Amino acid sequence: SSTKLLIKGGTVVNAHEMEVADVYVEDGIIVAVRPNIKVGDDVTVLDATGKFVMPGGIDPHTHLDMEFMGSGTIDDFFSGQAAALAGGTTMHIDFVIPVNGSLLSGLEAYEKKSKKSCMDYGFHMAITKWDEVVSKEMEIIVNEKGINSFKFFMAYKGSFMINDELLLQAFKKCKSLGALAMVHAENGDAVYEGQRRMIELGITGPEGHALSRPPVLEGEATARAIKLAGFVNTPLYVVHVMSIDAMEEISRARKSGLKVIGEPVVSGLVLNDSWLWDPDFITAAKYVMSPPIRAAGHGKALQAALSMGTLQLVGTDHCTFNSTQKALGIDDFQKIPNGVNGSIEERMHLVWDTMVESGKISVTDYVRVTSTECARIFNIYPRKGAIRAGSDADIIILNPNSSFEISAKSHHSRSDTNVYEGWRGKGKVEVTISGGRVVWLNDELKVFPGSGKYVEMRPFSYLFNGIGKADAKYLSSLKAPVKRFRATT
Ligand code: DUC
Ligand code: ZN
Ligand code: ZN
Ligand code: ZN
Repeated sequence: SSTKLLIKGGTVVNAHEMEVADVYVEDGIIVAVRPNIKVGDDVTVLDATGKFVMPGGIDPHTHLDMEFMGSGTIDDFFSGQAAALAGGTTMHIDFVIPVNGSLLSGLEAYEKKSKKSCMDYGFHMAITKWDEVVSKEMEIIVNEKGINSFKFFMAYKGSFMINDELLLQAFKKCKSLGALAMVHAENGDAVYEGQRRMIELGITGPEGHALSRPPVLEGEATARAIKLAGFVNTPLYVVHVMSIDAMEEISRARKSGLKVIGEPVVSGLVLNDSWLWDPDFITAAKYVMSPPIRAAGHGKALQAALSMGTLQLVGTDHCTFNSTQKALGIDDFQKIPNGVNGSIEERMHLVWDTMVESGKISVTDYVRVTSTECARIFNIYPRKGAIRAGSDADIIILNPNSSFEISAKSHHSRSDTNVYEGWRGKGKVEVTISGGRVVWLNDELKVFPGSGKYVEMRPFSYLFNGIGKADAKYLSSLKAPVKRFRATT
């Protein structure tokens, strides 16, 4: 039986334009977008008059069902995705963590974990060590497994961190495969030194986490990654940009013509470090993530950078640990599992409230930073990230005159806390359509494990345009005749 759906009378928003139109969907695909579509009575009709009809959100950065720092995140591919759908996000890209350094074993494990998916998803591959074996595996990952991005850690000394020599080799490999290099940019050696300092000073509480890894260490690593990627002439994606320091490096690089993408995450955009001094351990610990949430000015600057296009898309770094897991670090902040519990469901609402409602970005820019840009970067546009004939029917209806409120009591994550507890704002996702099915309506979720599809992502996205040409120019400059000066006697 085929599912037919008509969304009537809404303002259809894409990243570059909006118009009042109807949207007709059949069998999970958008068939037509134009005014006054007439249909028979076998079609389900949703009235969107006075509301925005937009591409479902795509979250470029999540960690569902991940083992990290001795704990497993408590949202898995079902609960995390259910939460996402209730908040208007219809696709996410999760980071596969290798098993004993093996990418293929890691992928196998994630293929199992993601079987219960109830929305579409894709994978990035995290790299936790780098050598020739991994390098060969990268080829299989890109050419056969539908993954076109690799994330490298410049932090987590002693476990995931890789040094500059290997980072350069890895960047070169990404370039040869047409895969996007991503970095977690913090100076891991300096963070280690910062942690020793805190312990020497007797600072063992959650505030020690942020104090041990200040913005300058994020700025330094961001600058270094940008320069190394520029040196091998490959595009770079900086995940979770949390500070002015990192953002300014990205700004400078982009102005000089380098292909650098900067991803702020919701917590970094809308929260600040005031929690740091809360005497209650759990209250403070639930905000512990890396890089840390910064002093208030940073978030405001990141919002401005997003509105000006210096930063291009918003992720979450959704990585949920509950109070019991956070309590593992009660005597030592270094043992608090890093990750903010709440975001995958809240991203669409908080970006709307903070950026659109306040007039910092337009409605079309909202679609760009929450959906379209992600689809373009990872080479799945216009299948995803667009309301147009032929695209997947991942659609939301947002009512700008309705309001939302965030609470751990009503959210769909399994977490017992929410870092945005009590936040009220304007603009509510009233309907979510995933693969042509209405999964969120009247505050009710209708989701089924196994209904989500794995989305393969091909190498060489638009970011690689011109990369070869620049190489030719660089190489010919090396071959240019060199003037030699003779010593005169
Ligand atoms: N930072 C976090 O806060 N959690 C997961 C991994 C990371 O880098
Ligand atoms: Zn554009
Ligand atoms: Zn990270
Ligand atoms: Zn992350």
